[in-house]
Amino acid sequence: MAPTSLAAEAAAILGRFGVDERRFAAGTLPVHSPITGEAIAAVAETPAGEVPAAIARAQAAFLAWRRVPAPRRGELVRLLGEELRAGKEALGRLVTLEVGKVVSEGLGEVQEMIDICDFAVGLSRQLGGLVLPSERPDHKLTEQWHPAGVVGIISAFNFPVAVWSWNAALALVCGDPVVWKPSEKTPLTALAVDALFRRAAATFGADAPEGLATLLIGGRDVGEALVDDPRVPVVSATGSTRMGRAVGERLARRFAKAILELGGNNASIVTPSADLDLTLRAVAFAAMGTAGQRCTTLRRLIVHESVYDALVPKLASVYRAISVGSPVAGDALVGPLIDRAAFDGMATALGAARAAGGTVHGGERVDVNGASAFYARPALVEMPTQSGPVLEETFAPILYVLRYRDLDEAIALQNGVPQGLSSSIFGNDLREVERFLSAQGSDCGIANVNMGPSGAEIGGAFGGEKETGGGRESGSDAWKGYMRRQTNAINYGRSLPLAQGVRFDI
Ligand code: UN1
Repeated sequence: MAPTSLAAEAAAILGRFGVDERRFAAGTLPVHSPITGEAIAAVAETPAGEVPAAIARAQAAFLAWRRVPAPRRGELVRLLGEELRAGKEALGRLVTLEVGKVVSEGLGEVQEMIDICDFAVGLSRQLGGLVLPSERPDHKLTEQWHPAGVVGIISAFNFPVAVWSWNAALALVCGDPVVWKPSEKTPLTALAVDALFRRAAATFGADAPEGLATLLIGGRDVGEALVDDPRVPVVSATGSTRMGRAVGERLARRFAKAILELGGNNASIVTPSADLDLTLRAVAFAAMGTAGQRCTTLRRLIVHESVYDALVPKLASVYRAISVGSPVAGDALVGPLIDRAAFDGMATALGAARAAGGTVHGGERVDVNGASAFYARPALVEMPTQSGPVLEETFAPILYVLRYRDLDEAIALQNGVPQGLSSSIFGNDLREVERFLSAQGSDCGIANVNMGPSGAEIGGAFGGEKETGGGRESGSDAWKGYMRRQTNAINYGRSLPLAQGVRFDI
C-alpha cells in the first residue's frame, strides 16, 4: 500500500464522522500506523492546564444528568448504539489502521461496544436496590443506588474504543458524565467515538447537557490532572500494572474509587481428558490473536505429560504456518505489533527465556512493510520451569509451555504468578474441571472451560485479582462501581426504638 493511503483513508473516515480536520491534521501528537510505521495524523492535544475547566463542565453536567430518569438516560445510550451500528465498518477499519488489528478483530471490537450499549439500555431500568428487614418495629431498611459523579476513564491502545464503551455505557445510564483519556497511541479512534457520541447526544436533545462526555488527548500530565481532581470520585483505568499502581496510589490518597483492569499472565491447563483438536484451535486464537496484545491473551500453557507429545509438536507446526502480515492486504491472522518498543520487549523476553533453558520456536521479526513496521512470528517457548520472563506479562505473542504431572501441581503453576486476570482448563473429566472452578482452583477473575482465556462476552463482569487490580467492568453487577450506595432507615411509627436495644430516655 502506498505510504500516503493509510493517512488518506483515516482522514476520510474521520471526515465522514464529522471530526474537524484541524483536530487531527496539524497537532502536536503524531500518530503512527503500525501497519507500515508511517505517521498518519498529527492530533491536537489538550494542555494539562485545561483539564480543570473540562472537569468543571463535566461536574456541571452531572448536576443536570443525575435528574434525568435512568430509563431516559438509557435512551441516549440506545442512540449511541445506533450510531455504532451505522458506523461499525468505518470505525472497525479505523481501529485496524490505528492499532493494526486484523479486520475481523477491528469489527469485533466495535461489536463489543454495540453489545455493551444494548446491555446498558436494559440496565437503565434495573438499577435496583434492596429492602431489608429492620430489627425495629414500624421501621423499614432500604438500600438505593445514586449516581456517583464524574467518572474518569483511562484506556490502553489495544482495545482503544471498547474499553471506553464498557465504562461509558454503564456510567451514563448510572447518571455519571465521563471524562476520557485514551492512550497516546490511539487518539484517532477516540476522536471518532467522541464524534459518534456527539451525534447521539444531538439526536437525544436538550436533556443531554454539554460536558456529558469529554475527550482529553494528552500524555501523563493530563492523566494525572484527571486522577488528582477531587471532583472525580471514580476512575477506571486499564493498562499496565505499573500505570495502575501509580493511579491506584493517587486515588487512594484522596479516597476516590478505583476500577483497575491491569496486566494479565493468563494460563490454560490441558488435562489428559482434553479434546486435543479443539484445544489446538482454541490455543491458536487465544495466544496469537490480536498479535498477543490482549490483556486476556494466553501466555502460559500447562500441559499434562501424557498429552504433551500429542499436542505441543502440532502446536509448533501451527506456529510455523500461521499467516503474519498486513491487516489491510490479504487475510493474515496475525498483524503487526504496536511499535518498536513492543518488538524489543518480545526479543528481550525471548532472550531471557533462552537463558533460563527455554526452547524457542518462532519469534523472529517478519519483514512485511519495511523497517518501520514491526511484525513478528509468534513464539512458542518450551520451558523447563516457571521462572524469569514466564512470571511477567510481555505484551507480545509469546506462549510459554510447561509440563505437569498432577492437577494440584498444574493449579499451583496457574496461580503461581503475580497477575490474576483470566484462566482456562481443557478437559472432559468433571472432577478435574469442577476442581479448577472451585475455591481451591483458579485464583483469577475469569476461569473458562474448553476455551481459551480471551474473548470474553460483555455479559459477565470483566477483571481480575492480585496485580490485575481487582476492578470489574462490563456486565453482571459491575454497574455498582459507578454508583454510590445509600442505606435508608425509615421510622413510620410514633415511638423511637433504638437499635441494639440501647435506651436513651430524656
Ligand atoms: C483487554 O485486552 O484490555 O476478553 C480487553 C477479551 C476482550 C477484551 C480484552 N473481550 O479478550
